[in-house]
Amino acid sequence: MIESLVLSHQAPEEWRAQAEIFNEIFFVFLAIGTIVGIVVVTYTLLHLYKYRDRGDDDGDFDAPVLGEIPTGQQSGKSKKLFLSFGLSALIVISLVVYAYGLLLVVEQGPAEDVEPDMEVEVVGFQFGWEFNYENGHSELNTMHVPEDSVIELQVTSQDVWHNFGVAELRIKADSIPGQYANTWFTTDEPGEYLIMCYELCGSGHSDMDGEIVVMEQEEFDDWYAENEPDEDDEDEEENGANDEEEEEDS
Ligand SMILES: [Cu+2]
Repeated sequence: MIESLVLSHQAPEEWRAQAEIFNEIFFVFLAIGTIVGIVVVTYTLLHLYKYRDRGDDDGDFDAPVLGEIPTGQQSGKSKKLFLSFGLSALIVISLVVYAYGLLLVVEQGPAEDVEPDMEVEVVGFQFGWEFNYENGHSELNTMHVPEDSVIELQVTSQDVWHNFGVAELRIKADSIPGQYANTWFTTDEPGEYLIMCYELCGSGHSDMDGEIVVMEQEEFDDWYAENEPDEDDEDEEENGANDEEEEEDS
């Protein structure tokens, strides 16, 4: 199972959400940690039994002495020591390379080979979130998105530093004035996800939550069409009416 998971991300046509990547890293670390744990505990228990005190100690047992470095040149001890160090190093280095490779995929974002279905601008403010859609519509604290889609977010702030995060979707992005941080997620079934601010940003920080509502495609299309601003508004929007919008919110 591990093998199939590891190989699957190398297929070029396959593209996955951050949540899947982080779940995979978690699973691989958990699996390898469990295997190593079982091996070490079993080995220890076996030796506890094998070298138990049988009451027939004849005095020539080669016990380690305090301060002695185990060279074990006469026995196979050094071989075992080398083997266990070598194996540990191999496992740790492989995990580092593997996790780093996957994190590079996360860093690259969806832009490489997948067109996002929708782009939403996220603006953090004291204390809430504003979501600006491509059609010029903007919402406060609730982001509506369609099912089975790739959603790209451009996250910024209009006052102090915030951090936009949705634990269940495994996304988190800095929300900093004058900068845009890019992140994305995929949706499947309709549902709701809790948005929280992950950067202490003032007295209302803990109330700074919101919601991502994943809707059925048809339902979303209706909602999106209904909320299409009038053409006049849209022109204003294009000319950078952002400041106006922000004033309304505060
Ligand atoms: Cu905040």
